[in-house]
Amino acid sequence: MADTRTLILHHYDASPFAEKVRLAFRLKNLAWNSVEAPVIMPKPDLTALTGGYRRIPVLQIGADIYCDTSIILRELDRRYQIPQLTLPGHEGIASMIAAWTDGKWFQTSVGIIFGALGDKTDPAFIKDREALMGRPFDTVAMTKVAPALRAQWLTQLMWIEDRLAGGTGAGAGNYIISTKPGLIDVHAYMNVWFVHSQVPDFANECLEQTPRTKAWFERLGETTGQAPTTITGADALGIAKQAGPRLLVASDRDPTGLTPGEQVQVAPDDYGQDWVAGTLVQADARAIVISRRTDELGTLNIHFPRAGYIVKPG
Ligand SMILES: N[C@@H](CCC(=O)N[C@@H](CS)C(=O)NCC(=O)O)C(=O)O
Repeated sequence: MADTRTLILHHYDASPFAEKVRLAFRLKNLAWNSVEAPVIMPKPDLTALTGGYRRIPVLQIGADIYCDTSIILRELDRRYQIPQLTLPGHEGIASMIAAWTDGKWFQTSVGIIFGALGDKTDPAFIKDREALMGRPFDTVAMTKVAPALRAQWLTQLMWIEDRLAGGTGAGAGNYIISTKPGLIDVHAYMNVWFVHSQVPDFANECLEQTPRTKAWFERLGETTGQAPTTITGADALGIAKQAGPRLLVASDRDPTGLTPGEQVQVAPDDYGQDWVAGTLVQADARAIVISRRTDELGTLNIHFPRAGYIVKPG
């Protein structure tokens, strides 16, 4: 069994958000354990750790559970500083870029992928995602708008092409903002990887029109890193049970006035509002950490980014 300090990623192969973290693992050459989570609910091992958060990926380090790629990537850079993916001189820009890659560009990618799959999409998947989003997951409508979305997708790919063309000096143009790969590359890679993995003909057609982006995509894809060790969800729960959460200083800098020790609930603010209840450990403008105790797993700390999450007392 893996020791309690190893990185455990709860994910599934097809997840583009999980691919960001897998790419970061490769770029940092980190050793990691892989737990394959189900694509649809129920996800009992995952939700036992998260207290109800069901989205993918989730990073577990012992009894610390990190929900959402933005806090996962931040934590990886904090714990494993070489190579640093937050590029010096460009701090803050990656989060601004992620608001686009994870928002508008991702929605364009989803429409193209499910528009291409159309009525071949698994009905159980559609039902699950409709329950998650609280609205219809209409693959017929997506098929109708797919041509317009494909045009939009190419336009967004060209923003990367323009950026790669804009650099000067040795090695400029290898990566989006530097001669080295950073978080901006990780965010931007996600949609190219997602569409390329699901609708390769279309992605390749676009990449032929954006040669610098094609070379960048291939360069990032060639990063090998370490192969993960596969463990089961039960193994991961066993590790959580043996471990204790990392000690944190209780902070009272919450912008809404919540104080450590208070009972709170946290949920994503876009869709899939599964509230996770716990005791507030830390909350500030960057993160929210809550603690949960169960007889099965003992005490776990669950970490969320602040951006994109709502916290309420209760
Ligand atoms: N803001 C989240 C988004 C994660 C997300 O939406 N992931 C997708 C999979 S790529 C998901 O969880 N879908 C629903 C599911 O798998 O249950 C993050 O950055 O981690």
